[in-house]
Amino acid sequence: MAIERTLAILKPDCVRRNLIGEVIRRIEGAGFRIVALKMVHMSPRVAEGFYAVHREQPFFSDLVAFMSSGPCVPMVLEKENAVADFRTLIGATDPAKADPGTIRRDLGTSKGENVVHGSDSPENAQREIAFFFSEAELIGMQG
Ligand code: IDP
Ligand code: MG
Repeated sequence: MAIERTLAILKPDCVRRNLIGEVIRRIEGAGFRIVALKMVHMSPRVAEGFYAVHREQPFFSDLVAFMSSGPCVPMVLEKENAVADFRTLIGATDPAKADPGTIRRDLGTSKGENVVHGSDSPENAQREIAFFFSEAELIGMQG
């Protein structure tokens, strides 16, 4: 299997509840390497841009309000099969429906406030990584 990169975001609920360390412990424990990380407080307009594919969804305005409600921590993770394996680690969108032991099941409080984002395909991972990080900010890309 190929080494891949995926974009994770520790969402504002994660930061607010002092769960950054707990979630990073689980991510590193599952074998992901962090190759970029920052803290950002997105404006509503920036959050709208990141989630533009969900523009027509009924939850879009709540999602934008939530994601711009406080700082979050985007990070780039590297591992074999990173995109799919990270989705497995975080679990289903709704914490109540996520498998036991997943980050969202163990720590999430609602379908909206589900602690963490993970890219859903390698193509979207590339786009989402570029949304938050320049090439120079990705460790290992400088040669
Ligand atoms: P995903 O994060 O598991 O890929 P998506 O369907 O892509 O889920 O939705 C993006 C985000 O929008 C979710 O993580 C969640 O925060 C929020 N969201 C999705 N569906 C709902 C909903 O039905 N109610 C409230 N928020 C939702
Ligand atoms: Mg998604």
